[in-house]
Order: sequence, then C-alpha cells, then structure tokens
Amino acid sequence: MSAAHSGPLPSVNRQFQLAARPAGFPKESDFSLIDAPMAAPSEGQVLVKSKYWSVDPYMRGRITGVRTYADPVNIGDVMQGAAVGQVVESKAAGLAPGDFVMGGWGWQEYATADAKSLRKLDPNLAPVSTALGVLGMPGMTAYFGFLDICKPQPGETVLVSGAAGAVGSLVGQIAKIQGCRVIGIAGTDDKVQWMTRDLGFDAAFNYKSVSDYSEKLKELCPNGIDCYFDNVGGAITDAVFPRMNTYGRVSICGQISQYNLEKPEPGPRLLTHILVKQLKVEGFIVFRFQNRYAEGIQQMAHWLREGRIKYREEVVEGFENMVKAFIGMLRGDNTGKMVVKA
Ligand code: NAP
Ligand code: FER
Repeated sequence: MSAAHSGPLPSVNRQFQLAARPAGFPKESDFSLIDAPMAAPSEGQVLVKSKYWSVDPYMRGRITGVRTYADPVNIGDVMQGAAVGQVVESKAAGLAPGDFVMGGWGWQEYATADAKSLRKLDPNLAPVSTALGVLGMPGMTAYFGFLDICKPQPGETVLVSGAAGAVGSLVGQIAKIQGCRVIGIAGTDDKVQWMTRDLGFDAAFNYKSVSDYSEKLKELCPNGIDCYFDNVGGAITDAVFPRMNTYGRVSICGQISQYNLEKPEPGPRLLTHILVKQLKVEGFIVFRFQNRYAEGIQQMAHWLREGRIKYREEVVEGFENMVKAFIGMLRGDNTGKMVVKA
C-alpha cells in the first residue's frame, strides 16, 4: 500500500443512502448511514479515499424523484455529489497512489471509479478542496453564468442575490473586476460585513432584517440595476424586476427560496417589467459551458493568485455530519462554500 494510506484499509465502506424522499425541508432521517463492503478496483479503475465532499443546493432537486438532466437519486442509492479524494490503489495508467482527484462518487468514504471519470488535481496550484468551489462547479457557474449571460459593462450596477454563498460571493468579485458597482443580498449581518469589508462589494443588505426590499433597493441602487444575478427567486426577485434599467440582463442561476416548498409559489410574475424595460432574462445550467471549463479554471486560478478573488469555506468535520452540513447549507449556515472534511 502507498504513503497515501497509513495502515490497513477498513473492512467496511461507510455510505449515506437516500432513505426517503423529503417532504418540504429535508431532515436527517431522509438519509441513512450504512456499512457497505469495501470495493476493489478493476482494470482502468482506482480506489479512492475521500478527503472532502461537496454539499450543494442542486442536491435538493436530485432527491425529489424527478428526472431532469440526469436520473434522480432513488431510495437506497448512495447519495450523489462531487468529492475530492486521494488514490489508494491504481489499476489505471496516469494515476498513482497518492494522487489527488475530483469526481462524482458521492457520499461514501471510499470509492472505485473509472480513471477517465476523474479530474486529477495539482495540490500545488491551490488547496485541493477548491476543486469543489472556486476552481470547481460553483466557480464555473459564477464565471460563465455571470460573464456570458449578463455581459457586464464597466460602470454598470450589478445586483447579486444569495451573494455570500459559493457562487454569489464569486459573482460579486468578478463584477468588481469588470469595473461594475456591486450590491449583494444575503441572510446575516456577518455575511453583509464579509461582502462589504473583505470582498469589495459597494453595498449589501440582510434580507432577514430588512422588511421593504423595494425601498432598500431604491436606496442602494439609485441609478437602477443593469445586471441581476439571481440565486434565490421569490420575494427578493419580485422586488428587483421593477428596479431594472432598460436593456438590463438577468441571469437566472438558482431559485433556492423555492426548493423546499411543498407547493410552488405562483409565478413567473412581473413580466410587464421584462416587456417595458426590454430585459433579457436567461436561465442556464453550468454544464452547458463544460467544454470551456479549462478557460474558466485558468482565469479563476489567475485571479486567485493575483489576490483579486478571495474565497472562503465553511468546513464541517467528519463524514458522519454530511446530512447536517447539507441541511445547514440549505438553512444558510455557510459563508462561502460549504464542504465536509473527512
Ligand atoms: P450557497 O449560496 O453557498 O448556499 C445556499 C445559500 O442559500 C445559503 O447559504 C443561504 O444563505 C441561501 N438561502 C437559503 N434559503 C434561502 C431563501 N429562502 N432565500 C434566500 N436565500 C436563501 O449555494 P451555491 O452552491 O452558491 O448555490 C447558489 C445558487 O446557485 C443556488 O440557487 C443553486 O441552485 C444555484 N446554482 C445553479 C447552478 C446552475 O448550473 N444553474 C450551479 C450551481 C449553483 P442566506 O444566509 O443568504 O439565506
Ligand atoms: C442547480 C440548480 C438546478 C444546479 C443545476 C440545476 C448544477 C439543474 C436542474 C435541472 O436540470 O432540472 O444548482 O447546479
């Protein structure tokens, strides 16, 4: 065995399986922690020991049982998701014990994976956990979902909802690099302070302590809003549309305020504002940009090295706390990207 693994492998592989389809907000009993047999890699595969797991809002949609861009997670399946790990045993060319990789093996401590399904990571470029955040799917979502869809111009006003999370915190900083005026909306005063003091946002507010979003937006965006990057939908977004400027652009990235509702809110509404302001409103799924990820990762890594992009991780320790971390993220416990560390 390699230096990547000290001591013998355990005889069991702990996994979280989906136990029930959540009704409304997920709860701990919707998942079960089970002992599965340790798997052995076949030809072309590696055995990976997980180091970090991602918890993401899209996972809420994957457990409802509706087929979208992929098959849903079914009851008794290992919960799906991205993870970072270290190769323990290799039967594949190009990967050796000790190498760090990112892949989609889900919520389990060990996994056998086809080498071609993995991205090999350079631990000297950035901490490997960033493959789940700023240099991973959320980073690509911010980079392409903002730049390609909003096409921001210097001097324009950019509003970001869900602005202190993994994606939103990066969108705001990318907008500053483009020379825009940036306003963020998030759910705690600490998040507001992080955005304005550390990330360079021009202003921000806490939607949980402001009652009149419309008035607040009028105050913070006196020249209206040119670009809106929407992570949340619902009442916040309702207040934004009337303040959009003519020829404004709206990137619909997420609608997290709706993900845990048992009955969807009525909508879409306020389409009159799209008409009279001649707005462009476009939804996207980040995988559309997959063939350009190399460009996105290179640019984000460059901005990181220059210190123009900062990132923060909310690290929950211990695999057994996966479900707590997932629920905590949906509740807003995270500033920046929520990850679980082995
Ligand atoms: P995140 O923002 O790091 O975490 C989720 C955050 O949502 C929480 O921290 C919480 O912060 C906020 N939130 C929860 N309930 C809310 C509510 N009812 N109203 C307003 N805010 C609420 O997650 P992320 O990974 O960066 O994802 C952000 C959004 O982007 C999600 O909607 C996600 O689905 C979307 N997304 C889309 C794509 C795509 O391809 N289109 C890819 C990645 C992510 P507060 O304290 O501010 O409430
Ligand atoms: C997300 C929300 C929704 C996301 C993807 C989707 C990758 C896609 C949903 C669908 O295809 O129905 O955060 O992240």
